[in-house]
Amino acid sequence: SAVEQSYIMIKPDGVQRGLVGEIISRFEKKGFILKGLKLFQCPKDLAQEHYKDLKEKPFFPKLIDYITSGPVVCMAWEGDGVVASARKLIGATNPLQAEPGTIRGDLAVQTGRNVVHGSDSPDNGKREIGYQCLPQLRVLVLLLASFQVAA
Ligand code: YYY
Ligand code: MG
Repeated sequence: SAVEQSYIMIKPDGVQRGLVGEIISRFEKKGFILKGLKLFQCPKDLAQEHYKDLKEKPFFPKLIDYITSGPVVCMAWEGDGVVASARKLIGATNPLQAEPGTIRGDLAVQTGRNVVHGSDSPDNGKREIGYQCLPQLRVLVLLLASFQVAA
């Protein structure tokens, strides 16, 4: 399979429970390449955009409240077939159904507190990683605008 990138996000419960190192370690040991990482307080509008495919679901408002309830760790991981492989490392959405040995299978019990996100397709990997460049772009645009005003 082709070299691709997956957006992996450690959710607020994963950060609060001190699981950042453990989760990163699993992707490192597997052999994927860490291309970007930041601690980030996700604003509501960005959380809604990230999960826009789920906006009609009954759990959507709770999901957005949860994702914006504290800092998350945003990462871009790269490698052959990383998108599908990361989904296997993460395990099923409901941690009670996730196999032992997977991140959710080993570290979580609630669907609404399942510690980590992984992109479900290479296109969504690009889309989700792309959002993380927008704040910097906004700063650049404001900076350029302020130079224009000064000139
Ligand atoms: O990709 P994945 O995270 O495994 O599941 P999705 O179906 O994309 O749902 C995203 C997110 O929404 C899930 O990780 C937890 C939450 N959620 C929920 O709270 N209740 C559900 N019945 C389904 C999903
Ligand atoms: Mg998903």
